[in-house]
Amino acid sequence: MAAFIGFTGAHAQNYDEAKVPAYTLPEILKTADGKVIDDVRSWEQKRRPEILTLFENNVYGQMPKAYDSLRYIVTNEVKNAMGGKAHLKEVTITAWKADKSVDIHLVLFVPNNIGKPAPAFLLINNRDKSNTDPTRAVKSDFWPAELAIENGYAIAAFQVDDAAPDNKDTYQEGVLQLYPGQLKAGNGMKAIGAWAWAAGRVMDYFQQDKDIDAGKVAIVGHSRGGKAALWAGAQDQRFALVFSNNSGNSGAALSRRRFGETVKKINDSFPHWFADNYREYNGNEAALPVDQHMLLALIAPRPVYVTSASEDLWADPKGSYLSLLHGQEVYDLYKKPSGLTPEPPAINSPIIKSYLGYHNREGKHNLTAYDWKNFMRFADYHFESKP
Ligand code: GTR
Repeated sequence: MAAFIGFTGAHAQNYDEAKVPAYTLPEILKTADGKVIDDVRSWEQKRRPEILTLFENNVYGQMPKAYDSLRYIVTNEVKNAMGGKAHLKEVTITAWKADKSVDIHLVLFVPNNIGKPAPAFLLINNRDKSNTDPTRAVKSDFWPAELAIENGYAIAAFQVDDAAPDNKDTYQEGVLQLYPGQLKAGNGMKAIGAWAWAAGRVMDYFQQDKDIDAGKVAIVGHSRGGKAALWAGAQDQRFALVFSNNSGNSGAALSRRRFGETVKKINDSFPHWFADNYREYNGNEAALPVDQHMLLALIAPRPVYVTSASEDLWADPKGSYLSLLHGQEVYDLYKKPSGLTPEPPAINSPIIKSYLGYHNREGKHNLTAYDWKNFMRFADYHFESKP
């Protein structure tokens, strides 16, 4: 989707660093009743669940955990795809609850001849299905399957529309059919919650596919998909790595900076993405009991990688980096310091050897081969040469 240029007048978006309002971020390491958290145990037992609930109630909506059954059907399989380098599987994952079901269609390539279960990247695909063409007649840098296979990674994707159509009138026609109560609750999940929920069902599938190393699965999303990837990674600790590409407002960027897209703007444009309760913070970010640095902190101690693009000011590159910087407090608790500097790194200078990775790619809002190459470097570092 093209970068948004901005409004004028009363709804003008700010792109001027000098006009970022003064703000105070909610403290990650202090409980609602004022207790300071200074060890991993109290983080995991008290504050982490508290922050998850705050995000559920105020931003993304609840994440229902119960379903009656799951069924996996391999609908197409090519053992010698990509000139023999990969094994293609197309899998329909069906989740049932009461008499309702939802189908998530997975496209998966696994590298052949690596002699062990493969680490995997899973993309939450918010673009056209042609980007994940199983026949490889169409190749797209949005999901560079050949690159992943060359590097020894499996690569998978599902369409967001399977989980929740990206449309304010029809978003209910997927996962939400299983959970109709969500539609009536102020803290009910909507499309972004449903996309993250579906990523969890793919993880369920991976856990029983012997070709996949389920302990080494990375979740990836771009933009709206990047918001869902962060929420999936925060909720489902089976994801070993999280990649959030150009996710911007209500993704990696700090809401309180009000730089580029704002909470009001996103709720007005996409009323089907977040819980209804989130609208209470339109024009009133200071009242939010969370900010997005806390979402990144929920992923700790698992490595997380955030990207920006230099021309994508709508998604607030600086605010995305600052989220990581502030989220570092929890990584420090786990003794996984990242050594992030107070100022963002220069354009095209990826931070790889860190639990909190980042790059600001030169160019526009997009998910490109440059981004993926650095995702694979980050995964190589954490999966193979963990210190
Ligand atoms: C924009 C939206 C962003 C981002 C983007 C995308 O219109 O304002 O929050 O999600 O779409 O998904 O490409």
